[in-house]
Amino acid sequence: MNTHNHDVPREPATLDRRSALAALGLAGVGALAAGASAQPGSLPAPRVPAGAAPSGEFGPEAFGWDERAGQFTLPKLPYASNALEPVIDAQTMEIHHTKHHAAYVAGLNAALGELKRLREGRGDLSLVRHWSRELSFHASGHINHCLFWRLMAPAGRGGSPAGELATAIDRDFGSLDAFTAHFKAAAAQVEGGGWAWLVRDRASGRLWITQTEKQQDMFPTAASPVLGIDVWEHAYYLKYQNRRSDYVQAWMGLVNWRAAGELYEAVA
Ligand code: MN3
Repeated sequence: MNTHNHDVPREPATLDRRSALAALGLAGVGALAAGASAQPGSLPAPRVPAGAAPSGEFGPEAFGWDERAGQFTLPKLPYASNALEPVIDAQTMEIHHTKHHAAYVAGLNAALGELKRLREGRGDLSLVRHWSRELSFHASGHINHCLFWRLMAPAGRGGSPAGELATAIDRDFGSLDAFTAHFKAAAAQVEGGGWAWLVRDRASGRLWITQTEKQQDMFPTAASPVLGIDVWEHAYYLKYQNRRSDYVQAWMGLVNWRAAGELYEAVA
């Protein structure tokens, strides 16, 4: 069911899968953030009939938007915290999800709240730059992690590239092996905390591999995320310490290619 039930507290979202993904694809996290601070219903129109059941990995629950509260909430992990062992240990997953991801959600809600106060004349407009930076960092941190959890699956359960995405990988990188080598190098070489991303550039329709520093810096404006790996030390340090390349190598065995294919096709 796609309609939200007001009798159920903590119903996470009213976005259906298509509109949630369209928000990501058309305007990045800004569209979700605008929905949070402005009028509900300002998001792009769903491309599926209203009431159609969401399917796939990225239903409304994936992004934690609570329409009634007008805030984001921390989405549940789509699997148990030990489901990705031995590649990612349960303690790392729990800290990453309940501490780090939760902090991005809190920071995002705080930034949206402060910017609303400024618009209402109840704050210091000279702080717009500060709160805009907070919004960008925490909104990106939140969405990045929402995607990250669902772009992983227990080892052996994530399938392999298929359909349109597999065709595009061959077209744009030459082969899956060439893509993988490039992606792993990008992940290993992020300077400081950040991410490597497989993205679909909406101007050309082509796949690119990019790096982001922190949660958002260097992310190309017209890019839509397809696959991303978190290479902040908090993602791997308990098990891998300084051996980021070992983490990246092992992580490739967790990729949920069905979820990546869903993201790719959502921005066609
Ligand atoms: Mn992280």
